[in-house]
Amino acid sequence: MIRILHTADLHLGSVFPEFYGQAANRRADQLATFDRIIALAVSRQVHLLLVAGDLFASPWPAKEVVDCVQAGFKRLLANGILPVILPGRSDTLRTADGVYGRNVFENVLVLDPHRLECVTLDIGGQSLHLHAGLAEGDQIVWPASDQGETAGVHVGLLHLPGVTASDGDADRLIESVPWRNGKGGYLVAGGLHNYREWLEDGRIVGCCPGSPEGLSFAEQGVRYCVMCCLGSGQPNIEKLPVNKRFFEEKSLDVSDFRSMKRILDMIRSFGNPDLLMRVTLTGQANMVLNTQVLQQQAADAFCYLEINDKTPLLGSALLKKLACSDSMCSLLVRKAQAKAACLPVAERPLLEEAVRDILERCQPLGGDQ
Ligand SMILES: [Mn+2]
Repeated sequence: MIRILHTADLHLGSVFPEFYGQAANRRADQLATFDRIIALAVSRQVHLLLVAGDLFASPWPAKEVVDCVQAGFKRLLANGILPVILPGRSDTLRTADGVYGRNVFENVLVLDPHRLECVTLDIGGQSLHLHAGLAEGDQIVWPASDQGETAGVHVGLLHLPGVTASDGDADRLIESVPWRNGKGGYLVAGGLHNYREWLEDGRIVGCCPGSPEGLSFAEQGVRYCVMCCLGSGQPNIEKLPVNKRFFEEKSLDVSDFRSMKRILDMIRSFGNPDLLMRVTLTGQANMVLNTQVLQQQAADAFCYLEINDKTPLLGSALLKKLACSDSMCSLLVRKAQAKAACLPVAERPLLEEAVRDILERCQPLGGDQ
C-alpha cells in the first residue's frame, strides 16, 4: 500500500491587504497549518507529501517563510517521507530567480509541469509513476508515454486554472486524465480553493483538497488535507481537518431589535477567537445603525470581524418617522427623501450612505438603551 498525504493552495506568505491589522497573524496561522500538515504526514507514516501548486503566494517568499518550509521538509525527510512539489500559478517555476530555482529545497522533488515530466519512484518494491500535467486555458496536457500500460500505481498531479472555474469546467478538464480507465490511477489536484472529489462508478479517481487555511470568505468552514492509500484495489481517501481558523458568514435580521446594545450583544454571542466572521445586517432597523461602533465594540470577541449593513434607510419606516419628528435631523431627512425621489436609482446608494453617515453621528448609540 502506498500512503500519500496531499494538499495544495497554501499560499504561504500571502499579503492579506483586506484584513488590516490581522494580516501578520494570518500569515502566522498559515505557517502553523503548514506545520500541522507536516505533523500529520509524520504521524500517519505516509510515503509522500504532495503539494499540487501554490505552496507559496509568490515565487519570492520571505526568508522566514522559506525557513519554516525548509524545516518542515527536513523533518519529513528525516522520517523517510519524500516531499513532492508541483509549482502553481502563484509560485510558478517560470521565473528565473524564483524560490524553486535556488536549490533551497534539498532532496525535495520539484516537478516542472512545462516539461511534462513523469517520474517513477520505488516505494517499498512497488512502482509509483508521478505524472505532472499542465493545465492551460481549457486544455490539459500530460506527459506522452505508455503510462496507462506500465505496471504500478499512477498518480497525476495537476494545478487547475482559476479558483473560480465552474464545477463543469473542472469535470471536463479532469475527463482528459489519460489513465483514468486504468486500475489504481488517482489524480491529485490543486487550484480550486474548495474541496472537490471526482468519482467514477463509485470509485474515487481524483481529489482537490482546497486551501488548508482559508484565504477569504469564499473559503469557509473546515479545511482539509487528504490522506490517500493506493495499491492494487480502489484508492481509499480520508479527509483530515487542518485549519487553524474558520471563515464564516452570518446574516442577522435586526427587525426585532430595539437598541444597538441588543444587536451588539447578539453579534458578540457569535464570538470565537478562531473565527473570521462577516455579519450582514438585514431587515427593517428600528434605529440608525452605526456599523463602525458595532464593529469596534464586538471586534475583540473574534479573530476578525466585518459588519455589512444591508438594511434599507431612505424609504424605511424609521426614516418616515424621523421626517415627521421635530428632531434636528428631520429637515435633513425630508430633503434627502425629496432628493432621492428625483435621483436615478443607481445614484441613490451614495445619497443613502451620506445620510446614514450624518444620522449615525447624531445618534451614536441609537434606539432605547
Ligand atoms: Mn491557489
